[in-house]
Amino acid sequence: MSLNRELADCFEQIADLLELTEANSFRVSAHRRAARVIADSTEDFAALAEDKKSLMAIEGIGQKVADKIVEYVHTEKIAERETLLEEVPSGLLDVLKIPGVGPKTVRLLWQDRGVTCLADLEQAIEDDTITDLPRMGAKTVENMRKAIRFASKETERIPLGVAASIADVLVERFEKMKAVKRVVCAGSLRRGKETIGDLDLLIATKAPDEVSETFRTMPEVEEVLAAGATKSSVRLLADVDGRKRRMQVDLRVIEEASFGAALMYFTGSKQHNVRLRERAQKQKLTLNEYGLFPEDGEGAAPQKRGVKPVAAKSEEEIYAALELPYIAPELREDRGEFDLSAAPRLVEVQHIKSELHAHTTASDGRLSIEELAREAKARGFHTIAVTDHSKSQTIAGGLSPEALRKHIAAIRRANETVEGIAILAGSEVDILPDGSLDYDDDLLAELDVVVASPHWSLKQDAAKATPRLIRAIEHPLVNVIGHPTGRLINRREGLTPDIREVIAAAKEHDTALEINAHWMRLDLRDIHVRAAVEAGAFIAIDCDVHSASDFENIRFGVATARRGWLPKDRCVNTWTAAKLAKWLKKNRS
Ligand code: DGT
Ligand code: CA
Ligand code: CA
Ligand code: ZN
Repeated sequence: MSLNRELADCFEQIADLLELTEANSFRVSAHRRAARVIADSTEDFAALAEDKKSLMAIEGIGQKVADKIVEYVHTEKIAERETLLEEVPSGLLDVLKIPGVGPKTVRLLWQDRGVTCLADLEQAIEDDTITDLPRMGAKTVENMRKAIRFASKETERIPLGVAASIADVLVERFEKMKAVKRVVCAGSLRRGKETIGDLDLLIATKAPDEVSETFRTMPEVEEVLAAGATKSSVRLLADVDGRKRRMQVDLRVIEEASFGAALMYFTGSKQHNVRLRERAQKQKLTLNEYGLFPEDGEGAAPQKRGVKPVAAKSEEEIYAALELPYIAPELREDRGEFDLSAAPRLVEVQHIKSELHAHTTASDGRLSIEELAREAKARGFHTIAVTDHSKSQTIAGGLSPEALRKHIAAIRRANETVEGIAILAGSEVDILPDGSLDYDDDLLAELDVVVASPHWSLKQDAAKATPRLIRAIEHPLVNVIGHPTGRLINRREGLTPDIREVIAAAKEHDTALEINAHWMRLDLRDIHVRAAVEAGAFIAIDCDVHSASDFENIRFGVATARRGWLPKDRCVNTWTAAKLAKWLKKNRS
């Protein structure tokens, strides 16, 4: 459903353009909200546009926005956007993307200094023709210069797994410092988003200068972008699994007494924070990064006047004071979390007791059957499924039917020799472009578990991809659909089926949809998981193990599951061995 993405981008752009023309702020936020609602939705907006009423039934879509959606679906254009683009140079949209540069500044640069794109701005900085503008001190200009250079070098958001590796190193380093009381990486990383813009490190300490100095002089620091008393910002060049990666890290040093308030603020999301503050206001309270304070109408910041906060130390106590259940970070996206009456019992890493998607040396894995089983057992799992590739996957060492039969026998023998874990004979069988499977049914029937996955023909349009996936889902011997869309983050979009139809079929045929925990995949995506949860379908979270370290990726799969509000009992990997075995038997005799 890439139309949804196009639409969302369109509305986001209209909002930006409106801001640059100083349009009414309600108009700006209506378009921004529409962009977010569309991007977060699994509904097919092309289909919805057939009937304007069904569009307007969606929260966040008003009459005018609905008209524009219909217009776009029919003409691939929105007249308002075209008009705005005639008025505003489109290069300004890039200028607006520079961190710390808001619409007011961009407008000023444009109207007063004739800046219409990044190159103009670079030139203006070079010629020193903008420092006399309001709010444009030498320091701001210097930050802009650095940001432009960074933006043209590397604009891609960093995959969660890469950002998490960098964050782990930083957190561990600061935890060891004597002066440090607490250290947490907040922001999108804590919310488990699939890609990360920058890291937001929070450190509680009584020695802010020492901590900040240590931060700014770390060996990975390539450039110090900002150096304040409580706030520093650096760009790192870090080595992750042998590859150099650039990443911005913001540090805030804070006092332990207000750690919860800072953690809440810097965890975000921004939209979640906006809603929290609105809620506080309704209760005659003020919420900021220092705490939740009584609203006394004095104006000046309460923490500076020595006002005692109602709550500040922990997130739990702030949510409680706002009469909300504790909202897990992964839920903080303003996607309905404020309607929760109790904290949902979401799946956690420690609940995962089986792995249903693993490769051995028989195809493209690095571990033998026994080694794989011992690794799984060491992680407290009761079941491991051996699912090597099927015959069409020639580059990945896919097994011929004869080779698979021999492999099944070897798996059965290993199951006898390795104690304390059930080793299942399975296959990751290719879903061919027409939805048929890569082995005959009689061979599939000899297996304990079948994971069916699409690996090629991933540019098929939805009209082909939807029935392709559904045909595999309907197959009586298929238990799990592996990485259902085949997307690779930042690299390949993968299939864009009508995900609701796919989910409905999965529910009907008792087939689980996989969240592939590898950080390059995370497919199903969070919003797909949410739709699956709402429809009552089961989800598998699997590491697609090729080597022992792949088991560590489970946290990213679980984060994605939690972002999709997945309760523990709907994840098949949390079930007992007996319950799982019974479910896997499905239509096998
Ligand atoms: P990212 O870095 O693009 O992956 O996403 P975040 O969510 O980490 O965003 P970031 O790093 O810009 O800011 C971290 C958090 O700080 C954000 O989630 C909420 C909070 N925050 C930052 N700027 C604002 C703001 O202008 N208003 C509000 N309410 N909160 C903000
Ligand atoms: Ca961030
Ligand atoms: Ca940040
Ligand atoms: Zn695969």
